[in-house]
Amino acid sequence: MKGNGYHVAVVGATGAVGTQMLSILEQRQFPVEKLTLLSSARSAGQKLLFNGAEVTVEEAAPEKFEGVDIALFSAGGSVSKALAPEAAKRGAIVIDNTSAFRMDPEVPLVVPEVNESDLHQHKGIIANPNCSTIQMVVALEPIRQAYGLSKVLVSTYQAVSGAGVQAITEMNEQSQAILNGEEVKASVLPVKGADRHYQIAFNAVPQIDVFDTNGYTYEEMKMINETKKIMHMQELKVSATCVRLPVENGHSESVYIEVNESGKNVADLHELLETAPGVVLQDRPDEQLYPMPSTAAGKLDVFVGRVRKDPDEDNGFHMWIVSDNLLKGAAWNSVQIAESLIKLKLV
Ligand code: L14
Repeated sequence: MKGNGYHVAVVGATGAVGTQMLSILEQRQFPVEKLTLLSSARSAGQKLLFNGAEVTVEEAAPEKFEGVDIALFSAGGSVSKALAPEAAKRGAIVIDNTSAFRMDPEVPLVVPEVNESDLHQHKGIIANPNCSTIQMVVALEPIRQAYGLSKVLVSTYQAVSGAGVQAITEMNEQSQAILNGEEVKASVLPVKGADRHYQIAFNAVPQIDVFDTNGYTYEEMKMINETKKIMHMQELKVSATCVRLPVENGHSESVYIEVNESGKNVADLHELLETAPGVVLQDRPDEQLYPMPSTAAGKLDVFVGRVRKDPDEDNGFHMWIVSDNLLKGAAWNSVQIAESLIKLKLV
């Protein structure tokens, strides 16, 4: 730390995640001595408020990272590929929220509750995992540590905010159009720039990101590969189905796991989840208490409920995991990594 804090840069400051980064930095009273807000040429010149003061957004360029200690990137993979190495070269520690570097063996992929110590290996760039992966591993890690984990099967119910501000607008406009009996227009979801677009309002779309050649989408492959990397378990069996729902904020996941130890029950898992860092257990069927996006949105925690033992598989359990995808799934996990760097004296 120099003087009163760190020189922090936020790249993609005007986006859905960037604006949340600013509010989390404020909320956590992160030691910011100087703040540089960067964006594309299109958004440059906008003024954003930070701790009550106006900060003008500048166009991102390599020289803007001179003197920066911590650079939080969330402006898309191509911006990260071009500028993250430039920032690192100038001495900044990059925390990158895109998929650009996540599977690079030289780049730690970190969820502080799970693998904080991987930060020691960083070489200037640290990757923030995919939103759906983060909330799942936070809930599964305490179970893995206690009973071992052999298999994970997940289906997601993902919010539109993950696809950015334009996707939120599209969902709202479509909903309004349908209720007014007007024609529905789609130009953003499921994937910006793709050949076809589908209605998201009053719908469920089983495609997030583009398709791989194996029939899985990239979002599904990210969950598979990133889970193994974060948990340091290449042998873990993981499969995923990722679905978009007309929910503004908050991803939900139906997760089936198999543990190594036999004879465990719901009470055992509850006990682990009740004291797990970053987890809030909401599992009271008698009171109809379970996590939902509407109650998780705006919160930093990962909420877990509907924990059940599989009727046939003694080592199998089902659960429902919900978290705010822009917060623990993106902005909060990134700022939390920055807090860990300070704690570990790596910045
Ligand atoms: O890989 O469209 O970080 O909801 C997470 C959000 C990919 C897109 C990532 C979405 C992104 C995804």
